[in-house]
Amino acid sequence: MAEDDDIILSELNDEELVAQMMDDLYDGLKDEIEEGVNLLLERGWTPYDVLTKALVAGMTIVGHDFRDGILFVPEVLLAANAMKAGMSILKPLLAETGAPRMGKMVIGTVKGDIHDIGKNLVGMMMEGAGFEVVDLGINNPVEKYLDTAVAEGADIIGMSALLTTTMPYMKVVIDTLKERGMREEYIILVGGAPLNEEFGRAIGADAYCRDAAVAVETAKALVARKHNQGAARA
Ligand code: B1M
Repeated sequence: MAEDDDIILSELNDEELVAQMMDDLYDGLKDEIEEGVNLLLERGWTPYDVLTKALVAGMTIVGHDFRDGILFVPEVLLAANAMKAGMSILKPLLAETGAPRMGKMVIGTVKGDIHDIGKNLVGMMMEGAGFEVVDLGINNPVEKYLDTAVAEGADIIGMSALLTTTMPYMKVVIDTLKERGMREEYIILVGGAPLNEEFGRAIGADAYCRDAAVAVETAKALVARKHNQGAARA
């Protein structure tokens, strides 16, 4: 956009910069998003605040306009790419907390679903909280979750779904674990915009996580409980 060329991000105050970053995310302007993220970090913002107050908040606006038919897939893809570019700057910073190793999580988006921004965010936050994260990417069949969880000796299996048509696949994974007598070996966390607590309970997950911060807190609590139960049995 011509007027945007005239905007010098570094001259904006924090509030204006965040508002401009939301516009830039909406317009899929990757370079501007990277610059904005770096500026906020230089100004002393925490990586978590940059993530939630600028990037996630901006993506929420994109989501609403996608839902309302104002934006279409190509524009949303550009926005997603800009978001990912910002997230990749924050990722090492979020992981740098030096927190003790908490446990290992295998996480992926379920079969038929290619949305990965939320899943990536959860992975980043979990790493930042001291968990080891094995990211399976998108479109994962049941075998991928199970084989990797076994091979990696994971404590947690995390599943993400953004479509009402793909969220039932989470139950396929949980039912397969049950059939193979492996259900109790893993903490199962599920998340994604169309899910809710009732759905999480109905499919037999250990918890539904509304967002990445809740995923971290839930994982910490459930891993601690699992370890305590193990210690009590020993
Ligand atoms: Co899609 N899409 N999309 N899309 N897309 C939604 C999900 C939709 C709600 C938009 C809408 O209509 N309002 C809608 C689903 C409707 C429904 O099922 N009821 C939709 C649709 C229809 C589609 C297509 C079918 C469109 C089409 O082709 N006609 C298609 C499906 C392709 C497929 O998967 N097979 C499609 C495609 C795409 C893009 C490729 C363009 C792009 C994805 C790019 C990418 O991910 N690399 C895209 C996007 C970006 C969206 C929206 C706009 C944004 C999703 C997002 O990244 N949000 C989305 C609208 C919306 O959600 N409001 C939409 C930001 C992210 C930080 O939030 O993912 O919710 P979220 O993650 C949160 C929590 O949910 C939670 O923590 C995260 C961080 O706080 N969480 C977990 C998520 N996973 C977790 C896992 C856990 C724990 C917590 O495990 C432990």
